[in-house]
Amino acid sequence: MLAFPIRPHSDGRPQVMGIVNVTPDSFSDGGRHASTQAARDHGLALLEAGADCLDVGGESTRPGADPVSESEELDRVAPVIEAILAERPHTPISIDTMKPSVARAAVHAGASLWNDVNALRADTAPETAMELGVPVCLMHMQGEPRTMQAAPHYDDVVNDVARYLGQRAGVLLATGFDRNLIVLDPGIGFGKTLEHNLQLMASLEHFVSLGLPVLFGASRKRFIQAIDDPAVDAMDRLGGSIAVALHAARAGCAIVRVHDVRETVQALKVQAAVLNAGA
Ligand code: 7PJ
Repeated sequence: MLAFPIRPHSDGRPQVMGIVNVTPDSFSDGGRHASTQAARDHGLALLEAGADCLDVGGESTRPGADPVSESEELDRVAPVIEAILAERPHTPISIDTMKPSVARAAVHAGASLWNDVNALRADTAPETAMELGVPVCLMHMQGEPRTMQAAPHYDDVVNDVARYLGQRAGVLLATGFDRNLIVLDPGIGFGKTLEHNLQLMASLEHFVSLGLPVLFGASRKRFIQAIDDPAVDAMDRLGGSIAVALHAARAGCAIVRVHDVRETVQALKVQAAVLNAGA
């Protein structure tokens, strides 16, 4: 089993995780094979662009998205993981899934981190993580993807999210899971208003101070549109995505999960060079 990088680079830069969504186009003549091929090619391009690792997901967790069946999700992700590893054998690949069975099959296909936006709340998920022995990312989400943006509410968003992550880590540790393999994520955009997202982003150092590596995922998310202009769609959010990736790096986050790998890596390298020159 290959080690997945869950600590920042030695110059302080976070690891850059490139996003690979496997969403088959049922109208494509090529069907399953075409979507596998497209996702594989995209993953290889992200590695070429400088990604340190890849996050492969077969179920959309965007606000309002419908759930996908277990077999459908598995049929999407496993061939992509295998195809990427066939070309680039040592690539650290995470599997973005809420389902223990999908995580297990993905790890058997070569994935080496379980990224769970549901923080192992599914039945048997903590036991499965223990069995697999790979690092896990526990993300905070209020509610479930289909309805989470309806009316998010917190007493104190930073404390509530930190307490939740501490509780989920505690459940995992109680199974005997290795503390050194746990990554935390405040879950930007998952059951949060703009104000909640901003408060969490302003408090990333607090999450880092909890002592476990922090993964930050805000690439192309809607809060950028809410701040900038209602007309900016997902493809027009590069500036905002880079701004918050740089902010997360300065706060000490270990991993940033992004779509625009080349641009983000360049920005992070330049920021690290300047900060290290001044240090
Ligand atoms: C995240 C994720 C995130 C982690 C997605 C999107 C939605 N996993 N999976 N953190 N977001 N750990 O990319 O817009 O923020 S899917």
